[in-house]
Amino acid sequence: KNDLKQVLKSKVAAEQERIKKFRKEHGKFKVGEITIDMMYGGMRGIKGLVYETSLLDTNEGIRFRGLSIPECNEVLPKAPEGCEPLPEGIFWLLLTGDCPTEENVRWLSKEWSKRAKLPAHVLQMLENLPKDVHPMAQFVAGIAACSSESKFAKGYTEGMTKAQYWEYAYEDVMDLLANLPLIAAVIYNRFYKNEETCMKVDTSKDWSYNFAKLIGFDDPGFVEMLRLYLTLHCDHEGGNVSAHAVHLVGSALSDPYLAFSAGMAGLAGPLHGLANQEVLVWLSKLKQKLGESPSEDQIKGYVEETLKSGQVVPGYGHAVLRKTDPRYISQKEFAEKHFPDYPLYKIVSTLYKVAPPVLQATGKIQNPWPNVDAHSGVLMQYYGLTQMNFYTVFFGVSRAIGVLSALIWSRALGLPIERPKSMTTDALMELVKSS
Ligand code: CMX
Repeated sequence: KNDLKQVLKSKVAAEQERIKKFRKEHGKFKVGEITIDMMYGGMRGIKGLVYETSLLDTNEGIRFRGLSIPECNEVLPKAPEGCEPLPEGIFWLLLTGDCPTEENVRWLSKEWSKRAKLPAHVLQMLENLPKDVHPMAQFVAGIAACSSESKFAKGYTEGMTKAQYWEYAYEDVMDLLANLPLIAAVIYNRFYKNEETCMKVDTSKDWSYNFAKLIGFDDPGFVEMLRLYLTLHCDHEGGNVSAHAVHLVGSALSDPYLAFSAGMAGLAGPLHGLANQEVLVWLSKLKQKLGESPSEDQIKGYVEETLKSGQVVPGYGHAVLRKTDPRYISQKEFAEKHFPDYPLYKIVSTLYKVAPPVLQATGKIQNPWPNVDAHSGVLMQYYGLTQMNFYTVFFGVSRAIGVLSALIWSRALGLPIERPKSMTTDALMELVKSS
Protein backbone atom coordinates (compact mmCIF):
# COMPACT_ATOMS: atom_id res chain seq x y z
CA LYS A 1 0.00 0.00 0.00
CA ASN A 2 3.04 2.28 0.15
CA ASP A 3 4.14 1.65 -3.41
CA LEU A 4 3.03 4.86 -5.07
CA LYS A 5 3.12 3.46 -8.58
CA GLN A 6 0.71 0.69 -7.62
CA VAL A 7 -1.58 3.17 -5.87
CA LEU A 8 -1.56 5.28 -9.01
CA LYS A 9 -2.18 2.31 -11.26
CA SER A 10 -5.40 1.61 -9.42
CA LYS A 11 -6.56 5.21 -10.08
CA VAL A 12 -5.55 5.67 -13.70
CA ALA A 13 -8.01 3.25 -15.34
CA ALA A 14 -10.96 4.62 -13.34
CA GLU A 15 -10.06 8.21 -14.18
CA GLN A 16 -9.65 7.42 -17.88
CA GLU A 17 -13.09 5.85 -17.85
CA ARG A 18 -14.67 8.79 -15.97
CA ILE A 19 -13.27 11.30 -18.46
CA LYS A 20 -14.26 9.19 -21.45
CA LYS A 21 -17.82 9.11 -20.26
CA PHE A 22 -17.82 12.84 -19.42
CA ARG A 23 -16.50 13.74 -22.87
CA LYS A 24 -18.99 11.48 -24.58
CA GLU A 25 -21.87 13.16 -22.79
CA HIS A 26 -20.65 16.75 -22.69
CA GLY A 27 -17.85 17.05 -25.24
CA LYS A 28 -19.64 19.82 -27.13
CA PHE A 29 -20.50 21.90 -24.05
CA LYS A 30 -19.35 25.55 -24.47
CA VAL A 31 -16.96 26.60 -21.70
CA GLY A 32 -16.62 30.28 -22.58
CA GLU A 33 -16.02 32.95 -25.13
CA ILE A 34 -12.78 34.37 -26.43
CA THR A 35 -12.51 38.07 -27.12
CA ILE A 36 -9.86 39.96 -29.04
CA ASP A 37 -8.74 41.64 -25.80
CA MET A 38 -8.12 38.22 -24.26
CA MET A 39 -5.92 37.28 -27.21
CA TYR A 40 -3.80 40.42 -26.90
CA GLY A 41 -3.96 40.24 -23.11
CA GLY A 42 -1.88 37.16 -22.38
CA MET A 43 -4.89 34.84 -22.74
CA ARG A 44 -6.20 35.90 -19.29
CA GLY A 45 -9.54 34.31 -18.55
CA ILE A 46 -9.44 31.79 -21.40
CA LYS A 47 -10.26 28.37 -20.00
CA GLY A 48 -8.16 26.32 -22.37
CA LEU A 49 -6.22 23.74 -20.38
CA VAL A 50 -6.97 20.60 -18.39
CA TYR A 51 -4.70 20.35 -15.34
CA GLU A 52 -5.76 18.08 -12.51
CA THR A 53 -3.53 18.67 -9.51
CA SER A 54 -4.61 22.11 -8.30
CA LEU A 55 -7.14 24.87 -8.94
CA LEU A 56 -6.88 28.58 -8.18
CA ASP A 57 -9.80 30.59 -6.85
CA THR A 58 -9.34 34.31 -7.45
CA ASN A 59 -10.36 35.15 -3.88
CA GLU A 60 -9.45 32.09 -1.85
CA GLY A 61 -6.16 31.24 -3.52
CA ILE A 62 -4.88 27.82 -4.42
CA ARG A 63 -6.46 24.49 -3.52
CA PHE A 64 -4.42 21.33 -3.86
CA ARG A 65 -6.76 18.51 -4.89
CA GLY A 66 -9.50 20.45 -3.16
CA LEU A 67 -7.58 21.28 0.02
CA SER A 68 -6.73 24.87 0.96
CA ILE A 69 -3.30 25.77 2.31
CA PRO A 70 -4.39 25.85 5.99
CA GLU A 71 -6.09 22.47 5.47
CA CYS A 72 -2.91 21.02 3.93
CA ASN A 73 -0.78 22.42 6.75
CA GLU A 74 -3.14 20.71 9.17
CA VAL A 75 -3.55 17.27 7.63
CA LEU A 76 -0.27 16.51 5.86
CA PRO A 77 2.21 14.36 7.80
CA LYS A 78 5.10 16.04 9.60
CA ALA A 79 8.67 14.93 10.35
CA PRO A 80 9.00 13.04 13.67
CA GLU A 81 10.55 16.12 15.31
CA GLY A 82 8.70 18.77 13.28
CA CYS A 83 5.47 20.77 12.99
CA GLU A 84 5.55 21.77 9.31
CA PRO A 85 4.09 19.66 6.50
CA LEU A 86 6.50 17.52 4.50
CA PRO A 87 6.67 18.20 0.75
CA GLU A 88 6.63 14.43 0.19
CA GLY A 89 3.06 14.55 1.51
CA ILE A 90 1.88 17.14 -0.95
CA PHE A 91 3.43 15.15 -3.80
CA TRP A 92 1.46 12.09 -2.73
CA LEU A 93 -1.69 14.21 -2.45
CA LEU A 94 -1.27 15.89 -5.85
CA LEU A 95 -0.45 12.67 -7.63
CA THR A 96 -3.09 10.39 -6.13
CA GLY A 97 -5.74 12.81 -4.91
CA ASP A 98 -5.56 11.12 -1.48
CA CYS A 99 -4.11 12.53 1.70
CA PRO A 100 -1.12 10.31 2.56
CA THR A 101 -0.53 8.49 5.82
CA GLU A 102 2.68 8.95 7.78
CA GLU A 103 3.81 5.59 6.51
CA ASN A 104 3.23 6.65 2.88
CA VAL A 105 5.34 9.73 3.40
CA ARG A 106 8.20 7.88 5.11
CA TRP A 107 8.18 5.46 2.18
CA LEU A 108 8.48 8.36 -0.24
CA SER A 109 11.34 9.99 1.69
CA LYS A 110 13.22 6.71 1.57
CA GLU A 111 12.42 6.13 -2.10
CA TRP A 112 13.75 9.57 -3.11
CA SER A 113 16.86 9.24 -1.02
CA LYS A 114 17.55 5.82 -2.57
CA ARG A 115 17.17 7.23 -6.08
CA ALA A 116 19.44 10.24 -5.44
CA LYS A 117 22.45 9.74 -7.68
CA LEU A 118 23.60 12.46 -10.00
CA PRO A 119 25.17 11.27 -13.27
CA ALA A 120 28.92 12.08 -13.40
CA HIS A 121 28.63 14.02 -16.66
CA VAL A 122 26.05 16.37 -15.11
CA LEU A 123 28.37 17.14 -12.23
CA GLN A 124 31.22 17.70 -14.64
CA MET A 125 29.15 20.00 -16.83
CA LEU A 126 28.05 22.09 -13.84
CA GLU A 127 31.63 22.31 -12.66
CA ASN A 128 32.73 23.59 -16.06
CA LEU A 129 30.19 26.42 -16.24
CA PRO A 130 31.56 29.91 -15.63
CA LYS A 131 30.57 31.19 -12.22
CA ASP A 132 28.76 34.22 -13.58
CA VAL A 133 26.07 32.05 -15.17
CA HIS A 134 22.92 32.73 -13.09
CA PRO A 135 22.01 29.82 -10.75
CA MET A 136 18.68 29.41 -12.59
CA ALA A 137 20.47 29.04 -15.95
CA GLN A 138 22.75 26.45 -14.32
CA PHE A 139 19.70 24.70 -12.88
CA VAL A 140 18.03 24.56 -16.31
CA ALA A 141 21.22 23.17 -17.87
CA GLY A 142 21.72 20.58 -15.11
CA ILE A 143 18.16 19.30 -15.41
CA ALA A 144 18.28 19.12 -19.22
CA ALA A 145 21.60 17.23 -19.07
CA CYS A 146 19.96 14.55 -16.88
CA SER A 147 17.82 13.70 -19.90
CA SER A 148 20.54 11.16 -20.78
CA GLU A 149 19.03 9.03 -17.99
CA SER A 150 15.44 9.25 -19.21
CA LYS A 151 13.56 5.97 -19.08
CA PHE A 152 10.70 7.66 -20.93
CA ALA A 153 12.93 8.61 -23.89
CA LYS A 154 14.48 5.13 -23.94
CA GLY A 155 11.06 3.52 -23.72
CA TYR A 156 9.81 5.63 -26.62
CA THR A 157 12.76 4.61 -28.79
CA GLU A 158 12.18 0.99 -27.88
CA GLY A 159 8.49 1.17 -28.77
CA MET A 160 6.58 1.52 -25.49
CA THR A 161 2.83 1.67 -26.00
CA LYS A 162 0.73 4.76 -25.34
CA ALA A 163 -0.82 3.03 -22.34
CA GLN A 164 2.66 2.71 -20.83
CA TYR A 165 3.66 6.39 -21.21
CA TRP A 166 2.66 7.39 -17.71
CA GLU A 167 4.57 4.56 -16.06
CA TYR A 168 7.81 5.58 -17.75
CA ALA A 169 7.09 9.24 -17.00
CA TYR A 170 6.53 8.26 -13.34
CA GLU A 171 9.99 6.65 -13.15
CA ASP A 172 11.66 9.75 -14.58
CA VAL A 173 9.72 12.06 -12.29
CA MET A 174 10.72 10.07 -9.20
CA ASP A 175 14.39 10.08 -10.27
CA LEU A 176 14.26 13.77 -11.08
CA LEU A 177 12.69 14.72 -7.74
CA ALA A 178 15.32 12.63 -5.99
CA ASN A 179 18.11 14.43 -7.83
CA LEU A 180 16.90 18.04 -7.81
CA PRO A 181 18.33 18.82 -4.35
CA LEU A 182 21.67 17.43 -5.53
CA ILE A 183 21.69 19.60 -8.66
CA ALA A 184 20.71 22.64 -6.59
CA ALA A 185 23.35 21.87 -3.95
CA VAL A 186 26.15 21.48 -6.48
CA ILE A 187 25.26 24.89 -7.91
CA TYR A 188 25.00 26.50 -4.45
CA ASN A 189 28.20 25.06 -3.04
CA ARG A 190 30.27 25.95 -6.11
CA PHE A 191 28.75 29.35 -6.68
CA TYR A 192 28.89 30.69 -3.14
CA LYS A 193 31.32 28.55 -1.21
CA ASN A 194 33.72 27.35 -3.87
CA GLU A 195 33.28 23.89 -2.42
CA GLU A 196 32.63 20.46 -3.80
CA THR A 197 29.37 18.89 -2.66
CA CYS A 198 29.39 15.84 -0.44
CA MET A 199 26.73 13.84 -2.26
CA LYS A 200 25.76 11.65 0.70
CA VAL A 201 22.05 11.48 1.37
CA ASP A 202 20.74 10.02 4.63
CA THR A 203 18.11 7.41 3.73
CA SER A 204 16.54 7.66 7.19
CA LYS A 205 15.77 11.38 6.77
CA ASP A 206 13.30 13.40 4.73
CA TRP A 207 13.87 15.24 1.45
CA SER A 208 14.07 18.73 2.97
CA TYR A 209 16.43 17.66 5.76
CA ASN A 210 18.77 16.14 3.20
CA PHE A 211 18.52 19.18 0.93
CA ALA A 212 19.39 21.52 3.81
CA LYS A 213 22.32 19.31 4.82
CA LEU A 214 23.65 19.19 1.25
CA ILE A 215 24.01 22.99 1.25
CA GLY A 216 25.52 23.06 4.72
CA PHE A 217 22.49 24.05 6.84
CA ASP A 218 21.67 21.89 9.83
CA ASP A 219 19.77 24.38 11.98
CA PRO A 220 16.46 22.59 12.75
CA GLY A 221 14.65 25.92 12.30
CA PHE A 222 15.96 26.22 8.74
CA VAL A 223 14.95 22.63 7.98
CA GLU A 224 11.42 23.28 9.24
CA MET A 225 11.21 26.48 7.19
CA LEU A 226 12.39 24.58 4.11
CA ARG A 227 9.72 21.89 4.61
CA LEU A 228 7.04 24.58 4.64
CA TYR A 229 8.60 26.50 1.75
CA LEU A 230 8.90 23.41 -0.47
CA THR A 231 5.30 22.50 0.29
CA LEU A 232 3.86 25.96 -0.37
CA HIS A 233 5.50 26.63 -3.74
CA CYS A 234 4.63 23.27 -5.31
CA ASP A 235 1.77 24.10 -7.66
CA HIS A 236 -0.49 26.97 -8.78
CA GLU A 237 -2.80 25.40 -11.36
CA GLY A 238 -1.79 24.96 -15.00
CA GLY A 239 -1.75 28.32 -16.74
CA ASN A 240 1.20 30.01 -15.02
CA VAL A 241 4.37 30.19 -17.08
CA SER A 242 6.31 27.36 -15.43
CA ALA A 243 3.41 24.88 -15.28
CA HIS A 244 2.22 25.73 -18.75
CA ALA A 245 5.71 25.40 -20.24
CA VAL A 246 6.15 21.93 -18.71
CA HIS A 247 2.72 20.91 -19.96
CA LEU A 248 3.36 22.25 -23.47
CA VAL A 249 6.81 20.77 -23.94
CA GLY A 250 5.73 17.48 -22.35
CA SER A 251 2.87 17.28 -24.85
CA ALA A 252 5.41 16.86 -27.65
CA LEU A 253 6.54 13.75 -25.70
CA SER A 254 9.83 15.42 -24.85
CA ASP A 255 10.97 13.52 -21.76
CA PRO A 256 10.18 14.84 -18.24
CA TYR A 257 13.73 16.21 -17.80
CA LEU A 258 13.45 18.35 -20.94
CA ALA A 259 9.89 19.40 -20.18
CA PHE A 260 10.81 20.41 -16.63
CA SER A 261 13.91 22.33 -17.71
CA ALA A 262 11.66 24.35 -20.06
CA GLY A 263 9.41 25.17 -17.11
CA MET A 264 12.40 26.29 -15.06
CA ALA A 265 13.52 28.62 -17.86
CA GLY A 266 10.10 30.25 -17.47
CA LEU A 267 10.26 30.37 -13.68
CA ALA A 268 13.51 32.33 -14.07
CA GLY A 269 11.64 35.39 -15.40
CA PRO A 270 11.29 38.46 -13.12
CA LEU A 271 7.51 38.59 -13.53
CA HIS A 272 7.27 34.96 -12.36
CA GLY A 273 9.58 33.08 -9.98
CA LEU A 274 12.50 35.48 -10.11
CA ALA A 275 10.28 37.95 -8.27
CA ASN A 276 11.42 36.40 -4.96
CA GLN A 277 14.97 37.49 -5.77
CA GLU A 278 13.72 40.88 -6.99
CA VAL A 279 11.84 41.43 -3.71
CA LEU A 280 15.03 41.00 -1.71
CA VAL A 281 17.06 43.23 -4.03
CA TRP A 282 14.34 45.86 -3.67
CA LEU A 283 14.19 45.45 0.14
CA SER A 284 17.98 45.71 0.37
CA LYS A 285 17.89 49.01 -1.51
CA LEU A 286 15.12 50.18 0.80
CA LYS A 287 17.25 49.36 3.85
CA GLN A 288 20.29 51.04 2.31
CA LYS A 289 18.29 54.18 1.78
CA LEU A 290 16.15 54.25 4.91
CA GLY A 291 18.02 52.14 7.47
CA GLU A 292 16.99 49.00 9.39
CA SER A 293 13.87 50.46 11.04
CA PRO A 294 12.14 52.89 8.67
CA SER A 295 8.81 54.51 9.56
CA GLU A 296 5.51 53.69 7.87
CA ASP A 297 5.60 56.97 5.97
CA GLN A 298 9.12 56.36 4.71
CA ILE A 299 8.16 52.90 3.44
CA LYS A 300 5.06 54.29 1.75
CA GLY A 301 7.22 56.95 0.07
CA TYR A 302 9.59 54.24 -1.18
CA VAL A 303 6.69 52.35 -2.82
CA GLU A 304 5.49 55.57 -4.45
CA GLU A 305 8.98 56.31 -5.78
CA THR A 306 9.23 52.82 -7.26
CA LEU A 307 5.98 53.32 -9.12
CA LYS A 308 6.96 56.80 -10.24
CA SER A 309 10.17 55.48 -11.74
CA GLY A 310 8.09 53.12 -13.90
CA GLN A 311 9.14 49.93 -12.12
CA VAL A 312 6.93 47.22 -10.68
CA VAL A 313 6.71 46.69 -6.93
CA PRO A 314 8.00 43.12 -6.75
CA GLY A 315 5.97 40.63 -4.75
CA TYR A 316 2.72 42.51 -5.27
CA GLY A 317 0.00 41.83 -7.82
CA HIS A 318 -1.11 38.67 -9.57
CA ALA A 319 -2.48 37.64 -12.93
CA VAL A 320 -5.35 35.64 -11.40
CA LEU A 321 -5.50 36.15 -7.61
CA ARG A 322 -7.48 39.10 -6.30
CA LYS A 323 -6.77 38.82 -2.55
CA THR A 324 -3.71 38.30 -0.37
CA ASP A 325 -2.03 35.08 -1.43
CA PRO A 326 -2.62 32.40 1.27
CA ARG A 327 0.96 31.25 0.65
CA TYR A 328 2.02 34.72 1.82
CA ILE A 329 -0.15 34.36 4.93
CA SER A 330 1.27 30.95 5.72
CA GLN A 331 4.83 32.28 5.56
CA LYS A 332 3.80 35.30 7.64
CA GLU A 333 2.42 32.97 10.33
CA PHE A 334 5.71 31.07 10.34
CA ALA A 335 7.67 34.33 10.77
CA GLU A 336 5.30 35.51 13.49
CA LYS A 337 5.83 32.25 15.38
CA HIS A 338 9.62 32.05 15.03
CA PHE A 339 11.00 35.59 14.68
CA PRO A 340 8.37 38.30 15.27
CA ASP A 341 11.01 40.92 16.10
CA TYR A 342 13.31 40.38 13.11
CA PRO A 343 13.72 43.89 11.58
CA LEU A 344 13.33 42.72 7.98
CA TYR A 345 10.10 40.91 8.88
CA LYS A 346 8.84 44.14 10.42
CA ILE A 347 9.56 46.03 7.20
CA VAL A 348 7.71 43.38 5.20
CA SER A 349 4.75 43.58 7.59
CA THR A 350 4.63 47.37 7.32
CA LEU A 351 4.68 47.05 3.54
CA TYR A 352 1.62 44.82 3.77
CA LYS A 353 -0.11 47.73 5.48
CA VAL A 354 1.05 50.62 3.31
CA ALA A 355 1.67 49.22 -0.20
CA PRO A 356 -1.83 48.00 -1.18
CA PRO A 357 -3.53 51.44 -0.93
CA VAL A 358 -0.71 53.01 -2.97
CA LEU A 359 -1.00 50.33 -5.65
CA GLN A 360 -4.79 50.58 -5.60
CA ALA A 361 -4.61 54.33 -6.11
CA THR A 362 -2.96 53.85 -9.53
CA GLY A 363 -6.35 52.63 -10.71
CA LYS A 364 -4.85 50.12 -13.11
CA ILE A 365 -3.39 47.34 -10.94
CA GLN A 366 -5.93 44.53 -10.73
CA ASN A 367 -4.61 43.07 -7.50
CA PRO A 368 -2.85 45.32 -4.97
CA TRP A 369 -2.17 42.47 -2.53
CA PRO A 370 1.07 40.56 -1.88
CA ASN A 371 1.86 37.26 -3.59
CA VAL A 372 4.01 34.35 -2.41
CA ASP A 373 7.27 36.03 -3.44
CA ALA A 374 6.78 39.02 -1.13
CA HIS A 375 7.64 36.90 1.91
CA SER A 376 9.79 33.92 1.04
CA GLY A 377 13.14 35.73 0.89
CA VAL A 378 12.69 37.05 4.43
CA LEU A 379 12.47 33.49 5.77
CA MET A 380 15.69 32.59 3.96
CA GLN A 381 17.47 35.73 5.18
CA TYR A 382 16.57 35.07 8.80
CA TYR A 383 18.27 31.67 8.75
CA GLY A 384 21.38 33.05 7.06
CA LEU A 385 20.71 32.00 3.50
CA THR A 386 21.46 35.45 2.18
CA GLN A 387 22.38 34.71 -1.44
CA MET A 388 19.27 36.07 -3.07
CA ASN A 389 19.99 35.05 -6.63
CA PHE A 390 19.66 31.46 -5.46
CA TYR A 391 16.11 31.88 -4.16
CA THR A 392 14.36 30.96 -7.38
CA VAL A 393 16.20 27.63 -7.40
CA PHE A 394 14.38 26.73 -4.16
CA PHE A 395 11.14 27.77 -5.81
CA GLY A 396 12.02 25.51 -8.75
CA VAL A 397 12.77 22.47 -6.59
CA SER A 398 9.36 22.88 -5.02
CA ARG A 399 7.52 23.62 -8.28
CA ALA A 400 8.73 20.25 -9.59
CA ILE A 401 6.32 18.52 -7.20
CA GLY A 402 3.20 19.94 -8.80
CA VAL A 403 4.10 20.30 -12.44
CA LEU A 404 5.61 16.83 -12.64
CA SER A 405 2.62 15.21 -10.91
CA ALA A 406 0.49 16.94 -13.52
CA LEU A 407 2.79 15.71 -16.29
CA ILE A 408 2.32 12.09 -15.21
CA TRP A 409 -1.45 12.61 -15.36
CA SER A 410 -1.24 14.26 -18.78
CA ARG A 411 0.42 11.12 -20.10
CA ALA A 412 -1.98 8.86 -18.20
CA LEU A 413 -4.94 10.65 -19.74
CA GLY A 414 -3.40 10.48 -23.20
CA LEU A 415 -3.57 14.25 -23.72
CA PRO A 416 -2.42 15.14 -27.24
CA ILE A 417 0.27 17.50 -28.46
CA GLU A 418 -0.79 21.05 -27.61
CA ARG A 419 -1.43 23.23 -30.64
CA PRO A 420 -3.75 26.23 -30.20
CA LYS A 421 -4.59 28.29 -33.28
CA SER A 422 -2.85 31.63 -33.62
CA MET A 423 -4.04 34.55 -35.73
CA THR A 424 -2.39 37.56 -37.35
CA THR A 425 -3.82 41.02 -36.65
CA ASP A 426 -4.87 41.24 -40.31
CA ALA A 427 -6.69 37.93 -40.07
CA LEU A 428 -8.44 39.08 -36.89
CA MET A 429 -9.49 42.34 -38.57
CA GLU A 430 -10.83 40.35 -41.48
CA LEU A 431 -12.77 38.15 -39.07
CA VAL A 432 -14.35 41.21 -37.44
CA LYS A 433 -15.21 42.72 -40.85
CA SER A 434 -16.85 39.61 -42.16
CA SER A 435 -18.95 38.99 -39.05
N1 CMX B 1 3.79 47.11 -9.42
C1 CMX B 1 3.61 48.02 -10.38
N2 CMX B 1 2.74 47.86 -11.41
C2 CMX B 1 2.02 46.73 -11.42
C3 CMX B 1 2.14 45.75 -10.42
C4 CMX B 1 3.08 45.96 -9.40
N3 CMX B 1 3.29 45.07 -8.44
N4 CMX B 1 1.28 44.74 -10.72
C5 CMX B 1 0.65 45.08 -11.87
N5 CMX B 1 1.11 46.27 -12.29
C6 CMX B 1 0.73 46.99 -13.52
C7 CMX B 1 1.07 46.12 -14.73
O1 CMX B 1 2.46 46.24 -15.06
C8 CMX B 1 0.13 46.70 -15.77
O2 CMX B 1 0.67 47.91 -16.21
P1 CMX B 1 0.54 48.37 -17.75
O3 CMX B 1 -0.94 48.37 -18.03
O4 CMX B 1 1.15 49.73 -17.75
O5 CMX B 1 1.29 47.37 -18.55
C9 CMX B 1 -1.12 47.00 -14.94
O6 CMX B 1 -0.66 47.14 -13.58
C10 CMX B 1 -2.18 45.93 -14.99
O7 CMX B 1 -1.60 44.70 -14.62
P2 CMX B 1 -2.46 43.54 -13.93
O8 CMX B 1 -3.54 43.16 -14.88
O9 CMX B 1 -2.84 43.96 -12.55
O10 CMX B 1 -1.39 42.38 -13.77
P3 CMX B 1 -0.85 41.35 -14.84
O11 CMX B 1 -1.76 40.19 -14.85
O12 CMX B 1 -0.56 42.01 -16.14
O13 CMX B 1 0.54 40.94 -14.21
C11 CMX B 1 2.06 40.32 -12.52
C12 CMX B 1 0.64 40.16 -13.06
C13 CMX B 1 2.26 39.34 -11.36
C14 CMX B 1 3.09 40.03 -13.61
C15 CMX B 1 2.21 41.79 -12.00
O14 CMX B 1 1.31 42.02 -10.94
C16 CMX B 1 3.62 42.13 -11.58
O15 CMX B 1 4.46 42.50 -12.41
N6 CMX B 1 3.93 42.00 -10.23
C17 CMX B 1 5.26 42.22 -9.73
C18 CMX B 1 6.12 41.01 -10.02
C19 CMX B 1 5.73 39.82 -9.16
O16 CMX B 1 5.58 39.92 -7.96
N7 CMX B 1 5.61 38.64 -9.79
C20 CMX B 1 5.38 37.40 -9.08
C21 CMX B 1 4.00 36.79 -9.30
C22 CMX B 1 3.87 35.44 -8.60
C23 CMX B 1 4.71 34.41 -9.28
O17 CMX B 1 4.40 34.06 -10.45
O18 CMX B 1 5.68 33.93 -8.70
